[in-house]
Amino acid sequence: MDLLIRIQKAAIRKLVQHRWLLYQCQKARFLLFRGPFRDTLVRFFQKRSNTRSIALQGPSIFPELDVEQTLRELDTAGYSEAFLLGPAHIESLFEFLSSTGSKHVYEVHGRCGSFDEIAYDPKVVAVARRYIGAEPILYASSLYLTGPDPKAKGIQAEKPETEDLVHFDANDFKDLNLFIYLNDVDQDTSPHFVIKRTHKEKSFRDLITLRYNRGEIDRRFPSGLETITGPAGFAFFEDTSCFHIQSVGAKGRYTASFCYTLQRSPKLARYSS
Ligand SMILES: O=C(O)CCC(=O)C(=O)O
Ligand SMILES: [Fe+2]
Repeated sequence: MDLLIRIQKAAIRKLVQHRWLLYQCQKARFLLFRGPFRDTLVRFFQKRSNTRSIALQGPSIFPELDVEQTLRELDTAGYSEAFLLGPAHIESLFEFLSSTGSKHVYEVHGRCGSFDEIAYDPKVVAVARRYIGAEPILYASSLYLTGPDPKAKGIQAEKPETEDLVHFDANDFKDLNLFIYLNDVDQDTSPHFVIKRTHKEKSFRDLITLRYNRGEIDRRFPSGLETITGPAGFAFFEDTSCFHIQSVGAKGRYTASFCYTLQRSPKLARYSS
């Protein structure tokens, strides 16, 4: 394994035992990945990228996915509706999930044929490749259940629960997520929330605050927070540099997620449960 990755992994193992220090390092990562030098560093890593081409599973199973339009929407909004996954795929993702006996499974790619068909679909990869500006790396993947919490007031709660805090992610200098709902998701089904068009710029305060509560965000982006609801199979791309919330509602939401990066190695993916 690459020496640099071994050093970073060892450092992460140490850091998780020291929460305060881990938090400071997280802030440093956010400053690096989302700070003022981001665009320059993106260009640098795009130019020197030598990621091996992804072995595609073709032809695309998503004829309705319009790559060009998706890219336009991602560029302006950081969000784009993608496609509707068919029932056979949904069923086989559920079968895989139940075979593990767990509600949260990480690093699903390479272990579930239906999952790989999506992750390596030519059109999905084309979107990731063009958005990232180089051959994408499938950095992380998961199948997970969010909620349910029968007591949850969800997004209406006066004091949001920690899961309701608004945040943005910094997986790499440039990265893209694909999320697929595996059950019908309405207002009460722990929906995802996003503030579109917030993927490009972050203030210094954003970079060191990392998480905001609803009140602050509502003041700053009145009417900005959009609820993402949709039927089982509903899929969307998101640059999770956008502010977003993984809300917890009265009903549970099953999701498949795929994260593509520019240069960050999957060996450094840290999955929290
Ligand atoms: O499931 C969600 O709503 C989003 C989860 C999330 O915040 C993330 O994967 O970055
Ligand atoms: Fe997130």
